[in-house]
Amino acid sequence: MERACTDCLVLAGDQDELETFKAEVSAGLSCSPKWLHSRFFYDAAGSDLFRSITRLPEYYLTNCELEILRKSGRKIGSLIGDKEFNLVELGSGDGSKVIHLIDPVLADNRRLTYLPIDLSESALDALTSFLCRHSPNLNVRCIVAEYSPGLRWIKAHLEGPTMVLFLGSNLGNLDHAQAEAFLTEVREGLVPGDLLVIGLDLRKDIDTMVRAYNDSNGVTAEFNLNLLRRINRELGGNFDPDKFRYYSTYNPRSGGIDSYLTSLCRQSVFIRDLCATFDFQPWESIYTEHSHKYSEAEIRRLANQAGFVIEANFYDSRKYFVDSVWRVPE
Ligand code: AVJ
Repeated sequence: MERACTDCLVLAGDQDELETFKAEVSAGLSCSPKWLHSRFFYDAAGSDLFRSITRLPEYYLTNCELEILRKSGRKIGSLIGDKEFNLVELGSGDGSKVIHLIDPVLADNRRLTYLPIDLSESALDALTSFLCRHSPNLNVRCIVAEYSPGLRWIKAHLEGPTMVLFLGSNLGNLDHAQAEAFLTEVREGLVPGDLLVIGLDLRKDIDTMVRAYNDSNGVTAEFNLNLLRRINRELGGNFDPDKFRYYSTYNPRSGGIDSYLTSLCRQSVFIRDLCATFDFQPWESIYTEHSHKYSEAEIRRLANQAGFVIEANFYDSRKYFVDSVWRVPE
């Protein structure tokens, strides 16, 4: 593959991904209530299903954020100043969002280096080959790593102002304590004056939120069931996905969508590589995901607790979603 404008850095992971998957599946299915972590949705099949979700009419999040970036990308890109800067993205995406930040900067003859950080080298390859065709003048340096070591590497090796992107309401899969710890880590990887642009899904009409996770084509159900298929593929499990039903609901107490896979009957599942059998009662559930929906007050609290100040908020026309720009104070 031609990657003239790119180089790629692979940072050794903290842990082997298959070992982590094994340990988490074993722990989660041994618990009561059972759970599986949503970070494991994204194998190759799951990433394809997620891309389909982003194109569903019910899944408003992606289109809202695209509307914001199309309308306000130039303004957001100007908040970092007019000097050359580093644009770091946590999670690689497919480039369709970030070009609305990159294009206006290049059009104004400003220079930037784009550094996507992602665990998936193949996702980064696809992204960088798209960007090299789309913007041949752009410097791209992809970093294959977990977010934390990626951010530490950037702090240790790069000069100049830095803008970090964390889009798509990906923070929403973390609980409050995890989110605070994660955001603090991001802030520690930056210096005063640097910016974090964070995309967050806002609280809104409950039916609208619920529909986004209950699409009429059943893609979101498949996305969840793929977790069971992945256990079958990678760990030698014998889950029958037809014997589980996807269920998701808005929880007004926690303020987010909770998703589950519910066993339709009494059954036992054997997972070869764990040498273990897991019993399910009829209607027993596996908790698969929390997708948090934010209030404005909660966003202010999160920013302040992590040591940022809010510089600006950019909304779509319906105020369903926000790209909030946070600055590291002097
Ligand atoms: C990628 C975590 C933001 O929670 O909305 C989409 C994943 N789950 N449909 C979300 C997801 C079900 C998504 N995030």
